[in-house]
Amino acid sequence: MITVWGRRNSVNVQKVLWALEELDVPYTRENVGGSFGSNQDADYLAMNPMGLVPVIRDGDVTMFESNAIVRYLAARFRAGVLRPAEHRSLAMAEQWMEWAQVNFAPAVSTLFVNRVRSLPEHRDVAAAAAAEKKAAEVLVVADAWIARHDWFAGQDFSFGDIVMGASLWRYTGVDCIRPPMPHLMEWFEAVQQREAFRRAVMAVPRAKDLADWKRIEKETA
Ligand SMILES: N[C@@H](CCC(=O)N[C@@H](CS)C(=O)NCC(=O)O)C(=O)O
Repeated sequence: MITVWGRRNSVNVQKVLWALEELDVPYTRENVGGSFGSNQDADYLAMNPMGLVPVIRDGDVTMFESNAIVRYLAARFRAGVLRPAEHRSLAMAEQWMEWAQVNFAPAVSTLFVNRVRSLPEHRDVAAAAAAEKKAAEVLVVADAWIARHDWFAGQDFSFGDIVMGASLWRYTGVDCIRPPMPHLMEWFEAVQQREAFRRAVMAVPRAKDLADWKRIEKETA
C-alpha cells in the first residue's frame, strides 16, 4: 500500500492522487502541510528536507517532487496506462509535462496566491497582472498543439496531461482575463469526465478567497 503525505487542496498533491487514481493503485493519505502542519517535524524532514508536500512511500522507496512521483508511478504500475509505450508519444508526454510545469504552473500559482489565497492587503497586484498576461500567452501555445491532438502525448491520455489538467482546474477558478482557447477547453471537458480527475482534483471545491480556502481545507481533510 502506498502512503501519500499531503493536504488534498495542494495542486502538487492532487497531481499524485490523480495519477494513483488513474492507475487504480491503492493508497492511504496523511494530512500534512497548510493548517495541518507537521511538515517541519524532524521525521517529515527526514523524508523531504524541503518540508513540502507531497511525499510518497512505496515499500522501500520514499520520494518527493510531484512530477517525478507521477512519472515514477506511471513507470511502475500498469505499463502503458499513464506512460506511453511508444517512444514518440513518450517524448511528447515528457515534453508537455515539463512545458506546463515551467511555463503555466508558476503563473497560475502567482495568480492564485495574489487573487485568492491571501488577504487583499497582502496581495501583489502587479505580480498578479504579470502572471495573468503570462498565463494567457502560454495557453495560446497549448491550444494550438491540442487543436491537432486528442491528448498532449497524442492519441491517448498520459502523464503528459496531468500538470496541465490540475493547473487548469485551479486557473479556471481564479477571477482573471483568459485568452480564447477553444481546443484546450474541449480537451479540459474530456479531462473533467475522467473519474480519476473528479476524485483527486474536482472533489476539492475551488475557493473564492482566503477564508473560503481555509474552510475547504478543513472540510476536505
Ligand atoms: N516542486 C515541489 C513543490 C512542492 C510544494 O511547493 N508544495 C507546497 C504545496 S503545493 C507545500 O508543501 N507548501 C507548504 C505547505 O503546504 O504547508 C513538488 O512539485 O512537489
